[in-house]
Amino acid sequence: MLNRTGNPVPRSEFRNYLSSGYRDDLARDILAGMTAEQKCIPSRYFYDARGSQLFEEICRLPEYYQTRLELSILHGACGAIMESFGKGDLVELGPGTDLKASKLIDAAPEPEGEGICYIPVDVSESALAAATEGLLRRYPRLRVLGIVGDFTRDLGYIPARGKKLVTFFGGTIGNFTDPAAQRMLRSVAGVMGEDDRFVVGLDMVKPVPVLEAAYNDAAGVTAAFNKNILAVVNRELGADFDPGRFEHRAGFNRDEERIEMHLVASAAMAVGIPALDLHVAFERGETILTEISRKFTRESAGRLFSAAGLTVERWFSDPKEWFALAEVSRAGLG
Ligand code: AVJ
Repeated sequence: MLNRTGNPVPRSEFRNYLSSGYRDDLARDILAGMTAEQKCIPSRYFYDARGSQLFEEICRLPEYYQTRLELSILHGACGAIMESFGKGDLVELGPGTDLKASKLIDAAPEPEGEGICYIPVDVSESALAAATEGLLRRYPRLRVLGIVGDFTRDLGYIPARGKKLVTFFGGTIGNFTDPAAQRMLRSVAGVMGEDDRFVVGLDMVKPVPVLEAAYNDAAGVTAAFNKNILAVVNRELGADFDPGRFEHRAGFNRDEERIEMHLVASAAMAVGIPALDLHVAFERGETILTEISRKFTRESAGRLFSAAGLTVERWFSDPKEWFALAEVSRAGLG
C-alpha cells in the first residue's frame, strides 16, 4: 500500500496508553489485601515473565481441558462468526498466542487478511509484538494496531470506526467478581455499535472432580504458578514472603459456583513488606485468596450478559457443555 507521497504505509502500529502505575497499583492492592479479614492478592499479578510461562505450561497440562476445548469450539464456530463479521476491526482483549486470531482470519470471506485490522489489547508490549509478528507474516494484507493498555480501563482508546468483532477468550471473565465483570462488560458494550459482536469464552459448571483436577495438576505446575505471585510481591515491594512456607490449595465452592485458589500458611509467621512499612502476621493454616475462577451455566451466563446490557445471539459449545463461546450483541439497547 502507498500513501499520497508514494511511500509505503506501515501495516502495523503500536500505541502505548499504559500509565506507569503498575507498582503503585500493586502497593495499593497489597496494602488492602494484607489488611483484609480474608487476606487476598488480585490474580492479575500472577502474570510476570515467569508466571506467564507457567500459565502457558498449565494450558498444555492433561488436566487443564479449557484451552484445548476452547480452540476446538472456535474451530467449529469461526466460519459462522466470520461470515457475519465480514471485515473491519478484530479486537482481541488479552491475546495469549496468535492461534485464535489466526483461526478467525483464516475463516474470513476475503483472503490474506484483506479488510481486517487486528487490534490486540494487552498490558505487555512484548506479548503484543510476539502475537502479531506471525500474523503480519502470514497475512500479507492484514493491518495491525496494537494497544498497550489495561483492558479493564483503556477500551476507550479503541478507534470508533466501521464494524467491530471483539473477542475475550480463555475464560478470563471468570476471574472477575460479579461487579468487576459487570464493569468490564459494560465498557465493552460502550465501544460496540448495534451490528458489532463480542465473543466471550466461558468455563462451565461440570463434575467437581474434573474441575478440581484442573487446578490441582499432578505435575504441580498450578502450585508453582500460585506461589510465584509471592515472588512478584517480594521483587516489586521488597517483601520477604517465603514461598516454601505456603501451600497451594484449590477447591470448588458449590454455593458460589467458582474455583477458589489459596495459599495456605504452613506455620505461624510474620512477613515484612518494607515498601508499605507493614508487618503482616499469619496464623498457621491462615490463607491468602489469590484467584476466583467462576464456572457458568447457560442461565448464569445469560444473567451476566443481560445485566450488562448484552444479548446472547449465538452459543457455541462442545457436546458436554464443558466450555462455551457466547456471541453477544448490544442489540435492543437502541
Ligand atoms: C484462563 C486465566 C481464566 O481461571 O482457569 C489457570 C487462570 N488459574 N490455573 C483460570 C488459571 C489457575 C485461568 N484463566
